[in-house]
Amino acid sequence: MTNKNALITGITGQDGAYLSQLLLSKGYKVHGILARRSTDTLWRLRELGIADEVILLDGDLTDLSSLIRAMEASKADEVYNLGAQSFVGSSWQQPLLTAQVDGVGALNVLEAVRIVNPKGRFYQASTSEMFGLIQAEQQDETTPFYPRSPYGVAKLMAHWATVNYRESFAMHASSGILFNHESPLRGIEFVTRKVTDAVARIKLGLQKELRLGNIDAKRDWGFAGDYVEAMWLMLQQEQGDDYVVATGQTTTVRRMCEIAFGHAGLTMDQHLVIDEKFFRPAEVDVLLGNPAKANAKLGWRPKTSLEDLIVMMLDADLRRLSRG
Ligand code: NAP
Ligand code: G4F
Repeated sequence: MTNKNALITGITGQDGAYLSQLLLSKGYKVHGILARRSTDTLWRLRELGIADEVILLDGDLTDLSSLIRAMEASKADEVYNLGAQSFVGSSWQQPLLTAQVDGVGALNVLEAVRIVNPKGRFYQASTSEMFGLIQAEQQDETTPFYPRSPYGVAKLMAHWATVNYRESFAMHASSGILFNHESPLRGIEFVTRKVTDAVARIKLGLQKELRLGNIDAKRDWGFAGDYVEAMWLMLQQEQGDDYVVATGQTTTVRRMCEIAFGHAGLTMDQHLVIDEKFFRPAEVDVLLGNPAKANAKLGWRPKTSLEDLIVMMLDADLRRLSRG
């Protein structure tokens, strides 16, 4: 067991909740930035039974002074920057906010670490969206980036800021280039959870159809619970570095839907409607990661198959909806 302090931005999000659970199990004192919202954002921490075990500090990624205060109050040894406007679809409607939160926000966290505790270790939640219009069939740490959304562009700034602070100030700063990862705690706007929630509703007679956009897109989907272990492992290495975290398998949205409908004993074609509204101005057609470096250097490998993941999510949605 450790007695280290961790500070997590985005603690109320999917990954923030699983990472908090992991760090608490290792003995960390876990602090998290809580951005002011008019609605309750603690449901994920409650669902994991850890809402009362983490220390929440008011702050926002766009407010450097709040991040400096959080660094001072938490005495953080490890800082995980998971906070973001993380929905690609919204980034075309809110490009400036996305740039401020996802791009400049990461720079704010790096500055807060550099000012308060430059020996602190920093993790940046980078993304396979940076590969966008892919320049290699399977993407790894050497593949050139070509972002296709304002979200991807903002995240690319944060990625390079992380590399730059490592090289400029000898900071222990790592960029985890994570491919899509999902769970029962995934936001309902993302396609896997949108599907499992809808299939559960159709099964229970609460809804008739599921409307989707481009179901030919392919993604490399893993389980968020597995992926937060890779984040922690990166900060336990002697030096900061960049790592691709993925399963090495890619699947169409269509096939992912078939798994969900199949598990519910429903016929997909009777319920699925293609709706132009959900197509994007520019699409990332296919993502397929190569996690060889994370495997070799961190000893990390994914444990959960896509089938098991979708079944886990669908069962959780069926339970939630049945409980009312
Ligand atoms: P998520 O569920 O959408 O969580 C995002 C978190 O960021 C929430 O806690 C949110 O707080 C917080 N946040 C948003 N704006 C903020 C602001 N201005 N100041 C402070 N906090 C703010 O995302 P996730 O799936 O856990 O992903 C975690 C990180 O990994 C994100 O940076 C995402 O871009 C990146 N990523 C995700 C994936 C994936 O497949 N999940 C893959 C690669 C990279 P509220 O709850 O208050 O809104
Ligand atoms: O689930 P998605 O919205 O995830 P997307 O765009 O790949 O982004 C997620 O993964 C990134 C890592 O690569 C993260 F950085 C990011 O924060 C986020 O977590 O969409 C997946 C695919 C897309 O091709 C989209 O066009 O599903 C397609 N899709 C088809 N119909 C849909 C829908 N996506 C959504 N959200 N809703 C639909 O109705």
